[in-house]
Amino acid sequence: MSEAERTFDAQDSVCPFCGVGCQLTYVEQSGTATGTTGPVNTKGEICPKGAAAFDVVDSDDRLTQPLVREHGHLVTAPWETALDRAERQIQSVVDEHGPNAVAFFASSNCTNEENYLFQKLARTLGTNNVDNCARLCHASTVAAMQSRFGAGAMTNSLDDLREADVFLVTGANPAEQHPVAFRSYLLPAITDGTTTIHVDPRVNDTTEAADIHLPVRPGYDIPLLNAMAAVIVEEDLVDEAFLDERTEGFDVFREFVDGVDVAENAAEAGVTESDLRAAAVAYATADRAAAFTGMGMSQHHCGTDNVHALLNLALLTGNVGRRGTGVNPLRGQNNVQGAGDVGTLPDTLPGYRSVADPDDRAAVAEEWGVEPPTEPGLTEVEATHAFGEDVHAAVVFGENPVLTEPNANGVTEAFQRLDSLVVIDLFETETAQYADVVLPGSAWAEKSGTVTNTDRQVLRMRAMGEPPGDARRDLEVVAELGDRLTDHEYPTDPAAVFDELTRVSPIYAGMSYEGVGDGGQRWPFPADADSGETVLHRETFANGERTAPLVPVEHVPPADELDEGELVLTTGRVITHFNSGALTRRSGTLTRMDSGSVLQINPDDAEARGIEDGERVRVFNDRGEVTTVADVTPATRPGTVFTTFHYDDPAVNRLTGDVLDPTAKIPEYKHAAVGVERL
Ligand SMILES: Nc1nc2c(c(=O)[nH]1)N[C@H]1C(S)=C(S)[C@@H](COP(=O)(O)OP(=O)(O)OC[C@H]3O[C@@H](n4cnc5c(=O)[nH]c(N)nc54)[C@H](O)[C@@H]3O)O[C@H]1N2
Ligand SMILES: Nc1nc2c(c(=O)[nH]1)N[C@H]1C(S)=C(S)[C@@H](COP(=O)(O)OP(=O)(O)OC[C@H]3O[C@@H](n4cnc5c(=O)[nH]c(N)nc54)[C@H](O)[C@@H]3O)O[C@H]1N2
Ligand code: SF4
Ligand SMILES: [Mo]
Repeated sequence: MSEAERTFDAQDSVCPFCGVGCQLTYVEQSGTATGTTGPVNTKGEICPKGAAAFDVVDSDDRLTQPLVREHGHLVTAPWETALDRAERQIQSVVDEHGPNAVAFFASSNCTNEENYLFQKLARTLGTNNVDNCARLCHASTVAAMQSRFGAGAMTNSLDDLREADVFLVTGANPAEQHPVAFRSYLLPAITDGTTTIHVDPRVNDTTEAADIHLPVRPGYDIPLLNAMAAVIVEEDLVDEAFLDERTEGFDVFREFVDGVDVAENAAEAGVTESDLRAAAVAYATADRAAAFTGMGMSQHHCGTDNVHALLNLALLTGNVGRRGTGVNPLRGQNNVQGAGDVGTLPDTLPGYRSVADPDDRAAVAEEWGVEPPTEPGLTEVEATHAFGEDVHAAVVFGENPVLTEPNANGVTEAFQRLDSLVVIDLFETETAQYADVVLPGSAWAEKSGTVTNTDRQVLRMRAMGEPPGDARRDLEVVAELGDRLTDHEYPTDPAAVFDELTRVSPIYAGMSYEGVGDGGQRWPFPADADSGETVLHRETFANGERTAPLVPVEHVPPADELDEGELVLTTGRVITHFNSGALTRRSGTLTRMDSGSVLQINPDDAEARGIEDGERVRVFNDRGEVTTVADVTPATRPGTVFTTFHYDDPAVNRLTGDVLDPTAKIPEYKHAAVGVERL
């Protein structure tokens, strides 16, 4: 496919990458994207990934025909053949083992309508085994916030957060991962004097803008946050009125923090006591303090507890329910918030109704004509672990778990144990290598629908062109699979699907496809920004309770214990690449800006191993090994090395462990014990 064959109409759509949700369009002269004035990027700002978003659409690697496996090899096939094969294989697994032997991996990169139909397909087939990669991402944040506040989403809007006097940014690097939110909302406030505390084992672009840096040891956020709580209580900086009116359990919590030794916890967390105290005092004495939380907090086998410890700080100091405050998870992909909202989760139906609640199931059954199953399904990593045992078929829609799930060597073995794998993607990805059927879908600029951004705004995507070759719109592909596998209605018009969604999901009730197209609609809907209604938990928490509990949280040591000479590997992202790199590695513009895979290693650790900057290194543990290039830098704390998971080689998840958080089932991507040596 050469570029000359593709034409696009300039239409306002939403960037396919991060959860900020910048609006952009096509520029014919340059063949690239440009920002337009959108609900979030109100001055039309975009970052380098947004600007390169057409590189993906136009990539020569795009799948243009379905593929089926013949004699061990994927070969092109007509749609009828591929769909027949997919239908026959999944049906035979259902016939033999029942519907719970099929797992559905939904896509946070795809629209609300596509995801809504996808979970409807799973549930009308008879299984709640449907999940999206929020599981790998903010599942723990959502679990903690849902249980204490009644809503697992940003408490505030990006807009009102500009009013904060203090930002506490923990386990997140928004300067690189949410660049437009950072530059257009956080940075102007910081320039105007908002004090910024950054809790991160590394110095990165966010740290450069911060006043206080707490270089926490990976996995030791609970001792750090508990010590901050102890300082706040000890120095009498709590908000008494808020504690009385809006919280419960302060007496027990006070006893708990009375037992916390601030100096000891600071040492355990690897930060200086004075900096920790300064951070606690700054946060607690601010009129408005806003916390941002990211993967450094959520991706631990104690991720839910990490977030609980952070929620305690907000409750102690009355930093909930007002503009410029709250606890704000910066969400991952352009529709990870929406994928959860519309029900691609194993325990909740659209709108976070519970699969276990008969009334909730009945409400959905009224629309679908069939009741969803009662038993919560398997989460994503649990499903992978069950491949070949309880799960025999999987449909992977817009995800690349072979590179992105933890313990990748185990994951590739698990995929080989499936009887049937159907992949819907744009590319022949690492995951597609294990597929029996690969169905070519549509890229962002070839689809219409809605996505929900990090601050709960439902935004409109508009198709600017047709998918290449025989590739089809994702909505049609999912609907076709649904038609073949179940007896239900799967509309293929996004407006009709959105309409159905507003009837099934209470949080989208009252919204309309046209209204969303006209500048976005935010849940709770309607919310009047001027009267502060875009801030959650103002008079009561979202669960209807007037109070939320303070919860003592005990430290949970990381799953991997360090052997003599081992370092802690933590993983994350850089501005130029996105997740498994399936999209960004195919962009010439972005790869030219990128320096390739490196391992950040502190000079002390490098010297002890005789490693010079730029030398190739082997990183290994008993799960696997990878090779990469040493970036010797004091930016990472001694004892901690850092790299990204954006490449197929090195496939860094060979090193990460798959012990899961007991509540949220999120893996510990942010702490693995590794050996590092010069090659
Ligand atoms: N450029 C770019 N943007 C993206 C993405 C991308 O791949 N590239 N992905 C999107 C997605 S899916 C997501 S979920 C978001 C994620 O956005 P972030 O949450 O910002 O992502 P990470 O880089 O994984 O982790 C953030 C920081 O956590 C730090 N950290 C590591 N271990 C710990 C720890 O134990 N404690 C603390 N406090 N910090 C720790 C890391 O050093 C890192 O700087 O970004 C989205 N935006
Ligand atoms: N070591 C380590 N591993 C991690 C993390 C970490 O911090 N460290 N972070 C985790 C997190 S937060 C996340 S969210 C996951 C991400 O995990 P994944 O979701 O598996 O990663 P992506 O690279 O975003 O994969 C998206 C896939 O969808 C395809 N795709 C994109 N757009 C479309 C579309 O419109 N239609 C269709 N049909 N396909 C599409 C792409 O080609 C790609 O194959 O990774 C997790 N893995
Ligand atoms: S900040 Fe996020 S949504 Fe905006 S252009 Fe960059 S990647 Fe896209
Ligand atoms: Mo994510």
